[in-house]
Amino acid sequence: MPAGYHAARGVRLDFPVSGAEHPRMDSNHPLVGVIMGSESDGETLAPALELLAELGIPHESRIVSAHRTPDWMFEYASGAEARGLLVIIAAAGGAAHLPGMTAAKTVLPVLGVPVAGAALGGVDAFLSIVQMPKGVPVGTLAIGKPGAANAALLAARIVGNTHPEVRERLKAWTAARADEVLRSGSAPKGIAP
Ligand code: RP5
Repeated sequence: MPAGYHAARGVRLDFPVSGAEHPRMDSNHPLVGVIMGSESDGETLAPALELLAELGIPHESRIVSAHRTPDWMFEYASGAEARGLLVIIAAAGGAAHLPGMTAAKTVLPVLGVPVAGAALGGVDAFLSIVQMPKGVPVGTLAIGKPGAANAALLAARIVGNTHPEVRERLKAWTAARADEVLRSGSAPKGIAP
């Protein structure tokens, strides 16, 4: 595997490879990889990156295009497990081959986020990502920002299986969301007495 190729993209290769049941929890050792087909997908992915940061989960984000940089996509996906990633969030719009092709090159869980494009509103990407053939699973989330946020929360649940501190932060985050609803009152504003 050409180390320089990764280094040129800011992906570290110089830490222990596989076998690590509990990869170290520091920001130099990402546990979640967030990849997207284009820089234009960044706005959609922002909620995912914010949540991963809020939950204190080491992560990385990269532009990886199934169509424009297929060799880089194969390298990223096939090297992800050895670099200590536990989950990959893959987002793309249009033909949206990135999540499925990534899942074809790794056995890590891949969470697919359909990005809404101008022509078909993301239904195209959603149908592409959700229709994986038997044997190559991609966990498909909702279209757009809600799907991106849920991908991060699902990634946190997966990471929480082996990192109790992440699970505890996720419990606290979830409890805080419940408190927000309860504090806001039970009647919808403006339409109920
Ligand atoms: C997809 O094509 C990308 O994931 C993006 O959602 C869409 C448009 O990409 P750009 O033309 O904005 O680079 O591959």
